Amino acid sequence: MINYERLSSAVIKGNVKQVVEATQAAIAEGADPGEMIEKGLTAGMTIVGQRFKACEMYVPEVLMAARAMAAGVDLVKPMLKGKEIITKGKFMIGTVKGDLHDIGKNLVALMMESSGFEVVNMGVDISPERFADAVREHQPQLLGLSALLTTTMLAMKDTIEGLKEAGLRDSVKVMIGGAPVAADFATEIGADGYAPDAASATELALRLLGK
Ligand code: B1M
Repeated sequence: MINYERLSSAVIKGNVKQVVEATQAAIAEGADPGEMIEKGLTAGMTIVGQRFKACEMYVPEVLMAARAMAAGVDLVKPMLKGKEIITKGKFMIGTVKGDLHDIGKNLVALMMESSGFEVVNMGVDISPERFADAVREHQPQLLGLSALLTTTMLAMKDTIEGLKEAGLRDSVKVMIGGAPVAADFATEIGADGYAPDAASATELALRLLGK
């Protein structure tokens, strides 16, 4: 019987060495790669997300857990080659034009990945044109916009307008987040939803996709 709990608790502790050892042990015991990700690594990260939301864990611990999880995923990934990976959907995210803050955006990307979404992380300072081009190229079901500055939150509106002008608005659900924005701002600029934190972002994403 594979000990998936050993994997998840090593992720929660953010201990890269323990995650690597537990993953190697599970592989040696013949564990299924999908189950290692789902029942071990992702299960651990889900608990981290819940604790982060409840203010029982803080950013440095979340980043350590993320790094530990990535070390496990790196070991499992080669085993998934050739297998069809069933995801909950494709999620693209970027920080809007003029804004260089990426810690929160990366946490959202990570939580989404841990929840089973395929994630395209575009980085920071992304112009409306680049967002539209990327939506056309990658065809995500969900687009996440992040902003941390009161001056750049207006670029979210420009990005949605840009999608409309490019004829892409109906092809993708747009969700927004970041310290200066709120639900009423999301409604005002025509976004489909707002999430206050990374854990809520995954819940919102599933809701927007009717899952
Ligand atoms: Co900047 N900064 N910063 N900064 N910075 C703030 C945001 C600020 C509030 C600090 C302050 O004055 N008290 C202030 C903004 C004021 C305002 O507009 N209201 C500010 C300023 C003014 C600036 C500069 C203009 C400073 C200057 O140069 N004069 C400058 C701007 C640069 C630019 O972007 N063009 C600047 C620069 C920087 C650094 C580069 C030094 C650094 C960023 C490093 C990096 O990101 N790689 C930085 C930092 C670290 C901060 C603070 C201290 C911390 C931000 C952070 O990472 N928080 C911040 C003060 C603060 O917030 N206390 C501040 C932790 C992170 C986990 O939280 O990003 O909120 P957060 O993300 C959360 C949620 O918001 C949400 O989920 C995340 C996880 O729960 N969320 C989403 C975020 N995106 C989401 C998307 C979603 C859903 C949820 O769906 C798509």
